[in-house]
Amino acid sequence: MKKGKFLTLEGVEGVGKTTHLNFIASYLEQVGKKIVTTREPGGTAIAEQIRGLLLNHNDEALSSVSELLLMFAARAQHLKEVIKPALEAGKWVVCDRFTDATYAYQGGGRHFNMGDIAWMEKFVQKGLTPDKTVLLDLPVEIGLKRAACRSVPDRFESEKQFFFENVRQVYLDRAKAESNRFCVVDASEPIEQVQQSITGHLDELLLDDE
Ligand code: Z5A
Repeated sequence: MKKGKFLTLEGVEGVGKTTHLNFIASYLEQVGKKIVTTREPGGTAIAEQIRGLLLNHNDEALSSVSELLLMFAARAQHLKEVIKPALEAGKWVVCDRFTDATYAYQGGGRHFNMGDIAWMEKFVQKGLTPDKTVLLDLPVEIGLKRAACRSVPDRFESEKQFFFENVRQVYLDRAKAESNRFCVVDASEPIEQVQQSITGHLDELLLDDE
């Protein structure tokens, strides 16, 4: 019973998702949409606790299998508490990362079988997928340089460049395979230019919604 629209933002480290998520939310609000902004992993009290387990460096190393399962555990909670109710109320949900990130990071980065991830996606989401996904793309070394200006690296940010090259490739492959859902935006351009490209894609989506 989905009535609103579900938008997701994706990309490797340092592409500017947070910057552009705020821009997208205010643009959509200006045209009269009711917006919920949220993020993954996280978005609810329980899912944010799971985020802590996933991102923090712990004394005990988190296994890759636990990491994958925790991503979907957080997602199940997020869908139930935030995403589905908002969509059913006719709101537009703008989410910083979603399941494409699991394919990219756990599939591409950690080499999990894509079929297994697809099975979990089906089990947890029951067919609910984003209407539009903005993939902010840029060379990994630029993203890592931008991200390096921030705080202490978390568990993912501590990975090597090779890991992020694999992540980026999976994102690009998925965008090619699902070209109707994805719009790929060159995130190496200056912020104003990136936002101009995003606006074009949002306008198309708004037209479809009329
Ligand atoms: N993860 C996963 O493995 N599997 C999953 O299923 C999911 C997630 C859902 C947390 O995500 C981690 O979880 C993530 C993948 C994993 N780890 N990594 N890497 P996150 O989204 O919370 O973490 P993040 O990737 O570090 O995102 P972020 O904090 O939103 O950063 P960002 O995308 O890079 O955005 P930013 O802070 O807006 O931009 C970074 C800097 O670049 C900032 O100083 C901006 O001013 C600057 N910037 C932005 N755009 C530009 C342009 N165009 N030019 C110049 N400078 C710019």
